[in-house]
Amino acid sequence: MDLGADRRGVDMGPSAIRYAGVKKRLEMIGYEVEDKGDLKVATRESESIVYPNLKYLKQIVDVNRALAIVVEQEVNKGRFPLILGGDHSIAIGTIAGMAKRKKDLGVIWFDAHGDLNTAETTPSGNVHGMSLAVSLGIGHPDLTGIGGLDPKIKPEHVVIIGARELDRGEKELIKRIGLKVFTMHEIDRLGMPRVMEEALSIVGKGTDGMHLSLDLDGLDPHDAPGVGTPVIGGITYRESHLAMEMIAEANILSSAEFVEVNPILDIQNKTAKVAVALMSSAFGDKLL
Ligand code: B3U
Ligand code: MN
Ligand code: MN
Repeated sequence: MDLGADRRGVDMGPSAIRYAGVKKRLEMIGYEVEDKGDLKVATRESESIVYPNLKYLKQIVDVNRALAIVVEQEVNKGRFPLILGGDHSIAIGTIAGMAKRKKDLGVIWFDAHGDLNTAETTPSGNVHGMSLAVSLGIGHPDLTGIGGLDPKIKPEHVVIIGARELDRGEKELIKRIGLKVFTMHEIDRLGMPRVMEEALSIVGKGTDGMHLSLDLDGLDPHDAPGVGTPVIGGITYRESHLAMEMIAEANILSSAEFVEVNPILDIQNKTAKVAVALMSSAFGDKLL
């Protein structure tokens, strides 16, 4: 889906990630992989914007309702849901589905952005900039109500890693609810090993599972050029791999999504390949 963003193209992200060999790569490290195919998403050209501050609200609600159901079904079968995006608004459905089974879900939100806007604070009207707020129970009731439970997650179980472009309203919300954010400042200052140690201890405390929501724009545009909204000064390829390896070592991951891959802006599918490489590290692939 790309209805949650202004730039076209991230709807092709899942195809690019498949083309980069995600299934084979995960099978190589010993997993049985079933590709459930794509969810049905409305065509942008056939739809119109009703609320400029919540663009394509109804269409995004429909997709996320369907996503929440599939995620819950797969977890009930004992499977690990791996979601490919798509704009980051799909996190709403993923987390809604996971929250049905995990009462205290921890979340690592790897992103250049906070995705903590609401209809009142958004500078763009794009729902992909609201999905973390929605999961915390802050936002339009049609979004926060998806899957029944509201809120889905608690601020003390969430960390953001890689933030470097936060809107004023997002900064206020972070302070108000006491959200832990490891901005690029903390990553530069403490280094990724320490940041991940602290992050994992937060999301592992009092939680019964952990979701990784990885927006490829968390990486530096040099390493991940094919994203909807590139922001200079991001996390390197190496630091990202280390973060994924530390997540695998912690052995608490229960779901993951890799989002905002934009093949139109990419260079020879580089960003999709990076996504697949990071997935394999997060799933326990070792160098030796
Ligand atoms: N914070 C801005 C920009 C943005 C958020 N997420 C992405 N871009 N990818 C907004 O529109 O909410
Ligand atoms: Mn995002
Ligand atoms: Mn982002």
